[in-house]
Amino acid sequence: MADSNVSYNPLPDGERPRPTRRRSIVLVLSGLLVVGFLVALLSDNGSIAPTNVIDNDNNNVNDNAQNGLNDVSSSSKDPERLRPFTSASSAGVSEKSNRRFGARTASYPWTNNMLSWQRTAFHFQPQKNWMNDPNGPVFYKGWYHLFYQYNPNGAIWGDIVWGHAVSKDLIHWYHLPLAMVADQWYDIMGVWTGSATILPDGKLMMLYTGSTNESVQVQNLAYPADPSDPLLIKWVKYPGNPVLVPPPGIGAKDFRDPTTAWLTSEGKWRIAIGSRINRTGITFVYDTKDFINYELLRGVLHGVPNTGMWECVDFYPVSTTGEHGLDTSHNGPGVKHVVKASMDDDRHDYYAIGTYHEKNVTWVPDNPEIDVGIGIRYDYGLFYASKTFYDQNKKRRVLWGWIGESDSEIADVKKGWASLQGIPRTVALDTKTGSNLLQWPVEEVDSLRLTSKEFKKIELKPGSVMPLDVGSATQLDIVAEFELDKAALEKTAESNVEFSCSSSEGSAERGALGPFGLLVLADDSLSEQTPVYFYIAKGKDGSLKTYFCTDQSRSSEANDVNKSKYGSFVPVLEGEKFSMRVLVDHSIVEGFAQGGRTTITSRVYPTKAIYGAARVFLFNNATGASVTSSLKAWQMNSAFIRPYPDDDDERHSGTEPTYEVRGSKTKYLGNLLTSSLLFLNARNNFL
Ligand code: DQQ
Repeated sequence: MADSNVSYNPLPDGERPRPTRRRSIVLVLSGLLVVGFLVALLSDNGSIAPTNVIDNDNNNVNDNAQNGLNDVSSSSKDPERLRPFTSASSAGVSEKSNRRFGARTASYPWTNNMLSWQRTAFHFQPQKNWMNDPNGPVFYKGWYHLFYQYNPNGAIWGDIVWGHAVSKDLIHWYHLPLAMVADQWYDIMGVWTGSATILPDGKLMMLYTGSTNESVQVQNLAYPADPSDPLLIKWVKYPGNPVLVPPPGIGAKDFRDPTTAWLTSEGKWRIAIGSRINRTGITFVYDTKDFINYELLRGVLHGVPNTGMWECVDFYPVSTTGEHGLDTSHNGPGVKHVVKASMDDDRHDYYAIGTYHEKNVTWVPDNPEIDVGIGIRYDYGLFYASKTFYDQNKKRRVLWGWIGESDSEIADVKKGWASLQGIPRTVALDTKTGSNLLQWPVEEVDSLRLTSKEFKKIELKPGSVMPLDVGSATQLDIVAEFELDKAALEKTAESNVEFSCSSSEGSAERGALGPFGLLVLADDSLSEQTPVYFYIAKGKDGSLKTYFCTDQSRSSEANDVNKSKYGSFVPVLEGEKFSMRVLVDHSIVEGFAQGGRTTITSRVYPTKAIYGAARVFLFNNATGASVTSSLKAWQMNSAFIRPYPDDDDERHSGTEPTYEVRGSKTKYLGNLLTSSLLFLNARNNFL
């Protein structure tokens, strides 16, 4: 929690709009500051020179956007909502990033059986329709809350409001009524992304972006109608909204996504908001005492030329001494700060580690060559508009990320839903390297593990593929280690130093020391397979560089899905084995290499390797080295993600939600046998 000695001005009950005079003064002062700052920034533009992107596998699917009507199939439940595609950046929003397979691509004849299989079993999804960014995640009075960008009217982006769900463990969820709908002039075109701040006395403030009746992006304040309600069902929008409008000189559609607030040493709250000036992505910073009146601070927290609009900025401290999380207001010795921004241009989330100078209101990256937007990403697959929160319950920082679809919109409309939230991850500084974060599935995921199969020291000769009998293979948690034959490592001369996962031939590109890894969601004949693997390049000086990749090129026989290859460099330290954890949950595959130094999330849509036909294999496609692998694979139970019970008894039964299996009600914390049966059946309840 933040320092409780610091005072703040609580919101008066029944707040009336704040005096316009004060507001005008703030606006005028803000304007003067901005003008000064713009002059400074523009004259300085370019001083932070963009440098080479490090293994930035930018599969900029927006490049393939087609301008045409969104020709959803006749099965659309809401045909009047068909609309022309618009550019995501001009809309300032999150339309489906992959329009490659829009109206003009002949659609694969997906059957209902195939589409039903794609729905996940232990990832958060609404019951139907479109979802995008996670919003305002928070732990409040014993419940984890997840709000999210949601279209109640269809499986494509539009009509955005805030969906809401609660959980006791970040895995099993109850859907609640919409938290906020678009019912005011200042958010009528959309209740967009925002963040929660818990005040020292436990009060909750929610700041969010509204798209006004004139499509201007403004910031609004909301708070719980009944702070004693742990479910936070009803929200009040502050009557004086908006509390912030775009500063002069800033585009009406370039000002969005307020962060969680953090305390300054003077006891003020500080927030950052993403924007851009020409092609320079920036974060404005404001101080406030009461979340109603704001002072725009001179300069920016940070900016990087040629990165375009910064969406969903996140700013938080990490400990340099341990993996525990820190409250957003924590500062002082033993702390580094992370800036994350979601690049509207390429739709990837980039972060950098650096030092926050509270007095100067700036943040400086440790290594300007891997600055925000030009260096490291949270994830090298699909992962966008992410947001962290400090979980005071378990003293950790948890990261949520929106995982979009990479199939066609026609298929999304047919299946009636689009997008997932990735498995929530703990995020902490990698104190061994000091140069990257570690992201790892929250420990509660392990509670879904059912039976496991273990394989020890399996030797894989160059060019070999070995089936693994892990049982059913569509809901799995796999932990695998690999060791390369030492003699081969030493005798191999220089090998593929210029390797890049995305421009390589994928798992078919054979080098002396790789690729080797797992094939998941594969069918027996391997006509469909999704390899998740390591590839090692050896430099002239004998140094090794390891890459972690996922190859979607043969993930499906369908023609209307994304088949990019994803991945990046992963640090492997002296004495470490190559290690990966892979979560498979129907159409999502999440890979974590070396304890979470590099991660890759992919959405895959097999046509044959589904249900009982899905298999897992080990493979080694290196030409010059044998690989020894040991691994453990767990079957994963389904999570219970369902509407909050109407039933009063259940509502008050606390932590033991019930679920329905073929009409009968059972406690979910039942015995393993029950769980296993459920595993086979429960997910069907959602289809
Ligand atoms: N999604 C929201 C915006 C945000 C974008 C709109 C990022 O607030 O910038 O749905 O995906």
